[in-house]
Amino acid sequence: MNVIPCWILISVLELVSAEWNTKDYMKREHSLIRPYQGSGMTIPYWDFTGSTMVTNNYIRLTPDLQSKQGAIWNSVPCHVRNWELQVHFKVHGKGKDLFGDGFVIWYARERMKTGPVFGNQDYFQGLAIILDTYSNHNGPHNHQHPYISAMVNNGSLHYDHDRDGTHTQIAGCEANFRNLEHDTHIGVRYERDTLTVSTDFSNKAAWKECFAVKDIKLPTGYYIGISATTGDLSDNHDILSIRLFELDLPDDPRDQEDRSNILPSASYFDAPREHVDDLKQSAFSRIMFFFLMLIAALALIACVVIGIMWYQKHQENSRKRFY
Ligand SMILES: *[C@@H]1O[C@H](CO)[C@@H](O)[C@H](O)[C@H]1NC(C)=O
Ligand SMILES: [Ca+2]
Repeated sequence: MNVIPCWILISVLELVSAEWNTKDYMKREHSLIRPYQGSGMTIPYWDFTGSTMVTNNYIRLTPDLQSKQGAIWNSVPCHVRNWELQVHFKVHGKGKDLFGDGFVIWYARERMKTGPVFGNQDYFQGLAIILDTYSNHNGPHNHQHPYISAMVNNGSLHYDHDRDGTHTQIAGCEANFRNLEHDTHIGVRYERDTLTVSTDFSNKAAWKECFAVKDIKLPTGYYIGISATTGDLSDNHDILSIRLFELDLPDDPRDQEDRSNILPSASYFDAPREHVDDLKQSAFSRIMFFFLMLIAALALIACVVIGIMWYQKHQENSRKRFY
């Protein structure tokens, strides 16, 4: 009962802020909103593959069953230079402790290619915002799952599932978005080469920043898509809406630059996340450091004590000499 008025409020606020502050506006040809269906079984501007199923209220990329993969892809290349993508989604399932694998929001050169990266091809070109619900790494990370991360690829990088993409991520944050009663939204903003990912998972109708990274170069003319997979573990991965807003930045000189033929690049990479071995290593060096400091402190105290004793003895000797 609460959910619908709240969402209407968000939409109204979005509209109002969009009209007040800038000339940002929603691009219908890159958005997916209800009612989804056009004539027959097709959705205008969108194609789907795999296990994807369209209902009146959501688009289910995978059901809560093992070994499924599904995707939805925009059929119109996106030539917008500065944009914000808002995705309303729901990840839910029977699993209480075991569930997976997650889904990815893509801005990619190629569309409708199936493969091992959450249902899409590996060695992709473009941007991936990965909402990973299952930790594949043997042994704990120094963070929790679900985990949201970004990867930028020029086609040369492999997404390493066994390490949850740790070595190729540019940034990430922990965030629980699964099996929640209220609505869950993620916002991906690409403005003046800064990528900002924000979430609204706490039913407060406000964005919370997950991460922001500067100097991300993305070409124009790529496709927006979302793909999801299940493996031994499963979940329903549902998309309720996708909205792409063009950001109006009239004084940005980069707007004139031709970005249609560049390769995606990121100047910054996250340090690989520490695993258990690394933690042991650093714990060991911390203990060594502590002992060295302790020995140094004891040596200092010993010097002072010896010094005082020597001084007192010296004083006594000199007194004896005078009297
Ligand atoms: C592609 O990306 C990799 C890894 O970031 C980099 O080493 C390589 O130089 C890039 N290739 C081109 C052609 O930019
Ligand atoms: Ca994973």
